[in-house]
Amino acid sequence: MDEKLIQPTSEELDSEQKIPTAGGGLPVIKYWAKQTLSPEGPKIWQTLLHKSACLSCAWGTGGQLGGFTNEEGEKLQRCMKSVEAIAAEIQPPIKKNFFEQQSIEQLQQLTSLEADKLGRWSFPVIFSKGNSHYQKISWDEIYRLAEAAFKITPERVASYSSGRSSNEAAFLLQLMIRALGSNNLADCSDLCHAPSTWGLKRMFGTGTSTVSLKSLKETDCVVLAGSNAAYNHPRLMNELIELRDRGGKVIVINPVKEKGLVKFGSPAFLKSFLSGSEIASIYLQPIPGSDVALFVGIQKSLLEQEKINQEFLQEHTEDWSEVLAHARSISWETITETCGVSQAEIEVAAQIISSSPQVVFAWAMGITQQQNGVDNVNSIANTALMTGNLGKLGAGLMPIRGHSNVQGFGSMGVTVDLKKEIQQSLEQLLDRPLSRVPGYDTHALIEAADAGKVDTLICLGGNLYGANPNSPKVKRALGKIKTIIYLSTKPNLGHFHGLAQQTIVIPVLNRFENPHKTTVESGNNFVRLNDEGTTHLADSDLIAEVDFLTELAHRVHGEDPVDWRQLQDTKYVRQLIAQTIPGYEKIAEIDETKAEFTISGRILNQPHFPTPSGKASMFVTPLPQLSLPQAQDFGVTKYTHGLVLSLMTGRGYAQHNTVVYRTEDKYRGLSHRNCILMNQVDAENAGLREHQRVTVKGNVSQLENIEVIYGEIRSGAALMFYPEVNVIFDAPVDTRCGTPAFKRVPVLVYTS
Ligand SMILES: Nc1nc2c(c(=O)[nH]1)N[C@H]1C(S)=C(S)[C@@H](COP(=O)(O)OP(=O)(O)OC[C@H]3O[C@@H](n4cnc5c(=O)[nH]c(N)nc54)[C@H](O)[C@@H]3O)O[C@H]1N2
Ligand SMILES: Nc1nc2c(c(=O)[nH]1)N[C@H]1C(S)=C(S)[C@@H](COP(=O)(O)OP(=O)(O)OC[C@H]3O[C@@H](n4cnc5c(=O)[nH]c(N)nc54)[C@H](O)[C@@H]3O)O[C@H]1N2
Ligand code: SF4
Ligand SMILES: [Mo]
Repeated sequence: MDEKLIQPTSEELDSEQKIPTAGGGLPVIKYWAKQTLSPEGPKIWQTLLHKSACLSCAWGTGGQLGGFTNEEGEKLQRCMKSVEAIAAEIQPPIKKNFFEQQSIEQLQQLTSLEADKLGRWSFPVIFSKGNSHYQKISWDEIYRLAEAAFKITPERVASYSSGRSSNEAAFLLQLMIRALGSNNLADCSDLCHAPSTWGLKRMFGTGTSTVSLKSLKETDCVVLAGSNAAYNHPRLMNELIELRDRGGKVIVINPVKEKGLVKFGSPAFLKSFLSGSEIASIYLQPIPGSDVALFVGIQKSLLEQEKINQEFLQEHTEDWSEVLAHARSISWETITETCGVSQAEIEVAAQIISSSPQVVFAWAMGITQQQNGVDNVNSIANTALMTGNLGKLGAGLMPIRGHSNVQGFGSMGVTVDLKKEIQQSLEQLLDRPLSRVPGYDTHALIEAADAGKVDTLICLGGNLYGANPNSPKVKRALGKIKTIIYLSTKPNLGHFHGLAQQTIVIPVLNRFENPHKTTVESGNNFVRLNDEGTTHLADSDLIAEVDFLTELAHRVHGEDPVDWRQLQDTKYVRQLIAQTIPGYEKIAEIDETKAEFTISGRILNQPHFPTPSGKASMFVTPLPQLSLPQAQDFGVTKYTHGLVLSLMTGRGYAQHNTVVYRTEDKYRGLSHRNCILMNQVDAENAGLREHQRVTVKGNVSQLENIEVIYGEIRSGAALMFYPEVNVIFDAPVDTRCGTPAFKRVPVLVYTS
């Protein structure tokens, strides 16, 4: 692309050294141009134009309408995160003799970025404890070992998955595991939006977004809590820009002032791109982990302003009076002390919400990755109900999902919390009762493995080692497992640190390479169809996930009652999905019609909820008791000079979860990953200065030589990147759904 055509009008758009003053903007186009004009450019374009869904986030783009189109038929909806993901997938294969030259000890020295840059997995390998190297393994040997590993006591078999694979692979995975008699279906959503699913299900009987993209386009106000959509769901920013353009409001709730949530330049709109669009109408910066207090504060203010929609509560909800009484009973002092946001600011937020005819409440990891994640979600939903913002067009609840098919995995039954209807349908299909022994979610899986209760683990994508807190413990726990089978596209740290007694890595084809059609589900409940594709790894020995799973299932289960080998033709898997998964009936025709569809029963445009009474249940959300340990609690001497902060751990600009693409995070002013973003006043009060190197200590270990960078982050809080930071802490979990409190990690920052 000719950069002259997209001249920035102000200094804010770019300079190699300067921190951009808006999100998006020229750096995005520069990256896009660099990648698509590179030698790999034609392949990137070919993939962008392939009829398959974007690999990256669950906002969803692509599919049958074409690579750049969303479900409303709008063009230019592909962001550079998509290009970033494709560029990583079209890397050359790992060389055939690579593992002869590199010992496991050497591979363990790699960073996440270096591991990803090794290239694509292109032949199967095995590592046995006691050996020094990964070695090639034949398919016969793999199936022999795998069959033996699965023919054991069912409770000792488990799976973990990451939401990048297809619905078809997800369905087969859970069917195979449940047919064995195990419910151990841990999934990355346990680390992610499980509190949303859990919290929404108990209130509304359905655990996904109640808002379609179409409905979002009708809204007057979006409350965006604990999300950095400018980095992680860039095309959602287009909706916020259009909302502001039509006079609507955006309330951002985030301890960090994220550049792109203040102002964002989207390449989809020329004016916005050139000068940047205002996003936040108001920006509230609460103490990490305190969102319940903030939302109860909004509720209290709504009560005081007499803006509660009593009629809606009476007609459509249950237990509303307790929730109102709770908000009334908590003092403003308690609220503002807990969340660190002033009463005046909370009142402005409440005023905006009550004066907007339709409001969408959206949230991501800042809300869910907390010890009280479910309460956070429920406090948001209570606020929506009190203002009648559910069950009508333009209003509702929108958990902003992570991986591109993470929601599909949940729908397909890859969960420890299986819906009754699916359980019954699967029992009919398998002609036997499913086990009633509760399965391990991700947290429970690590605990069980550490207790020696897991012998076999199959990982459909992901990086179980890197995604969990307390990396040393995870490494130890995985080391107690007899066999781990990783089905992966690209190498990651998990393959080198998450080693069982025998570890097999199976190289798989990705979404745009599969020889058969597949489907995925977006966070907006829209099912996309991916066409068949080809791989650039022509001489390699890769397999489609569906082919491996069906062959393994065939060897373990035989042909009764399911003909597993027939299911290698994914159209038959779709028939089974249509029969067993509520709302997925239309998938039965998708091979003929190619008609992508919205899952029925999920988008709520009427205030009638899929609960037994048809009403929404409301729950009182207790305020969290937030305190931080003292410096001495970290086991340092009383002479150690430092400060205790509440650390939020999350994503930098150029990474996808545990996979780092580039090290800098330009928009936050971080030139490398060993940085801690801090409030200037906090740092100076503790005698620290910017760019000084410090030690950051958690409850497990410490990271040294971390550079202090000042940012617009509230006092008492700090931010660092995962997966690196997972080494230093173990996190408490929300006991209802096992999600770790990644966003409120007490750390001591000091100089030695
Ligand atoms: N490019 C890219 N896209 C991605 C991903 C990626 O890694 N890279 N990952 C995908 C996945 S799996 C997921 S789950 C999503 C993640 O998407 P996000 O949830 O947007 O990502 P995070 O970086 O985890 O954190 C989000 C925000 O939460 C804020 N926050 C932290 N603590 C609190 C708190 O206590 N309260 C509030 N209100 N806010 C808080 C942080 O400041 C941060 O801005 O993105 C998906 N999309
Ligand atoms: N401290 C901290 N920890 C966190 C978080 C946080 O915010 N802070 N966030 C958590 C969240 S929200 C999540 S979702 C987890 C992410 O946890 P995971 O989903 O387990 O991790 P990813 O890094 O997304 O997994 C990347 C790997 O997936 C494989 N892969 C990619 N595409 C495919 C495919 O099509 N098929 C197969 N079989 N494999 C594929 C590649 O080998 C790649 O290396 O991390 C969690 N951990
Ligand atoms: S917003 Fe998400 S789904 Fe859409 S193109 Fe970007 S990464 Fe892909
Ligand atoms: Mo996630």
